[in-house]
Amino acid sequence: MRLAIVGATGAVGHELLRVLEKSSLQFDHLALYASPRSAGSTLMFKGEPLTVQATPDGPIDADVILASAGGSVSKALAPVWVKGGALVIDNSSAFRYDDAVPLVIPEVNGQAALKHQGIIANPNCTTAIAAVAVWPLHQRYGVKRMIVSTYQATSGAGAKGMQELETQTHRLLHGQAAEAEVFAHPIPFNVIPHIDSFQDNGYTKEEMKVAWETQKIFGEPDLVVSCTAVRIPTMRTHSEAITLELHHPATPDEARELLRHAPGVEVRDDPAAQLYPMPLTASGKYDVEVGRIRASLAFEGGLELFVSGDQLLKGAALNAVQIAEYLQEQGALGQPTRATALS
Ligand code: A2P
Ligand code: 11C
Repeated sequence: MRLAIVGATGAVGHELLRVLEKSSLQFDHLALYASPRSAGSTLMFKGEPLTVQATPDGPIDADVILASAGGSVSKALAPVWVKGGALVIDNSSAFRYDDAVPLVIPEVNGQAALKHQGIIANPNCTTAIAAVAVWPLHQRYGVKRMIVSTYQATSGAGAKGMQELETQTHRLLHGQAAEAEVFAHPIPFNVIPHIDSFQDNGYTKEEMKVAWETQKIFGEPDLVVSCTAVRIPTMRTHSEAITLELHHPATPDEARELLRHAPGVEVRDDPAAQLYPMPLTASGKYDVEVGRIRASLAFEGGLELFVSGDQLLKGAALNAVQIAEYLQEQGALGQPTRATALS
């Protein structure tokens, strides 16, 4: 099995290399691609330097391509890669809402990956982190409405987002002006309720992605999801406050016990000991931290919770690798892809 990463030099690309070093995924060859700016540079993999190549305009000689170079690169090139025989696991939003493209979180709907026609989409990080925690509750109690408020790290905007936080913080602490480039306003000592573009309904695209993607992944087109997405001055790990109205009443103790056995979840919920989810403790972890589980005052029998998940891992690199691992375990990797629907 020949594996390739497109966008290997980016924030998610960096995490893909680290996750692959520890993964059970079997592959014989790993090729790294980025923009022509990075051609010839090297990245370490298992102690060896690998040379980064410029992404070609045509097919890539690989069985599986993990793509994380942004929506426009994926939109233009993923169909070409599929025609060339590769399976593309795409981290961008380019194909997520295409009916022919499965949108997959292995803990929730892994089997959907088996129906791919050459492209499998990785969800938005904010969606993935909430979904891992909410899915077990949905299965047991049936979620009727889900209200989400997010606290999203600068790395959601890639390596350049983290750089902007660092540079602006340094400048502001030294009495200099902070020019906003990546974010709409200076991010240090601020919170910005604006991620991605505003839509006609007043929500941002990031907020609508959480609704559209949760509905698709859960297979619940009528699930009501309403989100407010906010950028905060942290480096990595997104946090989310989630309110759930449920069809069947839950108690916090039951929910805690259920989540203790849920895959991809770490219950961190002991307020008396000051234990709850935080970016400080969730960064670098594969599991999504879930805590502050309590009975909702807004919805009788409903729940309130707080989650923190490393969005470069479960929200991106880890989930992509887990999709490939799942397919390999099912004997479904290395098969020629059906490149018809997307050609
Ligand atoms: P490069 O580092 O050469 O610019 P991030 O999300 O952290 O900003 O990373 C984006 C990734 O996508 C980087 O690896 C970047 O490479 C890569 N990239 C950006 N534009 C292109 C392009 N036109 N073709 C291929 N890769 C690209
Ligand atoms: C952010 N969630 O934090 C975004 C980044 O649809 O894959 C991921 C965008 C996406 O800015």
